[in-house]
Amino acid sequence: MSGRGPLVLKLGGSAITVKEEPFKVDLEALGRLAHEIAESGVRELIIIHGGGSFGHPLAEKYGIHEGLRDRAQLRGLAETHRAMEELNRFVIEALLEEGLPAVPIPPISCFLTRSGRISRAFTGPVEAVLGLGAIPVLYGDVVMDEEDGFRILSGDQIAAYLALRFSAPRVVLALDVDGVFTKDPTRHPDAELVEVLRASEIKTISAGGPGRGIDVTGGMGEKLREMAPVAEAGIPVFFTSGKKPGNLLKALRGEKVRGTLLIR
Ligand code: IP8
Repeated sequence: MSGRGPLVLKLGGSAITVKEEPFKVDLEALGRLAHEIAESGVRELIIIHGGGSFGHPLAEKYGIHEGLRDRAQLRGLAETHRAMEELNRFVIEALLEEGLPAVPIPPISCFLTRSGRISRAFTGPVEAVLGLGAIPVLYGDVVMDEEDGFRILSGDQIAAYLALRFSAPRVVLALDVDGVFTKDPTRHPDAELVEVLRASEIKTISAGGPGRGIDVTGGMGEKLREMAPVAEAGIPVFFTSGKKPGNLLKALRGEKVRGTLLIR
């Protein structure tokens, strides 16, 4: 059921960092996105950002996504979290610069996973920050795992969890692509943007069943599978490019803009 809770906004890591350069923030994009959020007038909001070129190279280097295998990874656990805190500082700075009361809430201290899925969550601080009229800001993080020692908890999983937990009226994902395509647009020039997608279609196609051509592979496939239960609960999820000026502003205002709408 869609409710009257806070809008959930995910800022994709690839939209706010420079993909090819480890630990480089795309300050221009981040500043502009923060400005668009401020301009939109939406104030009941939870923001979650991804790892981009901060979290992912370290998670990869130390095999953090595979869980604990040897103690040398413990340094990676610490470094990955530290990198995410660094990126989070830039995000918080950009939001504060726009006059938005952004309050960081580190996921490492309020989520536990079991085999990579959220098993326990302490969302009291998120609720309290919202209650004060401020904006909680979370991010993809390394978290302790009840089965595997530690795991990567993606910003997408957090966004889906919080959208359901707080009955968000809708979810907006600002990415580095326009939305969901019929084929991988980086390899197929004839790929077409899918403007409206039903959650049931994702399941059918992922299971190898029939359906109109939709690319459910790679990172976008993961996002769709993560967001499907949100759409199924009646909360619309909108994917758009955060790299294109004005897209996020329009999406937050609920105005028409190029992207993909995922619905029940
Ligand atoms: O970019 C992953 O979050 P995502 C964060 O939302 C880390 O998948 C630590 C790699």
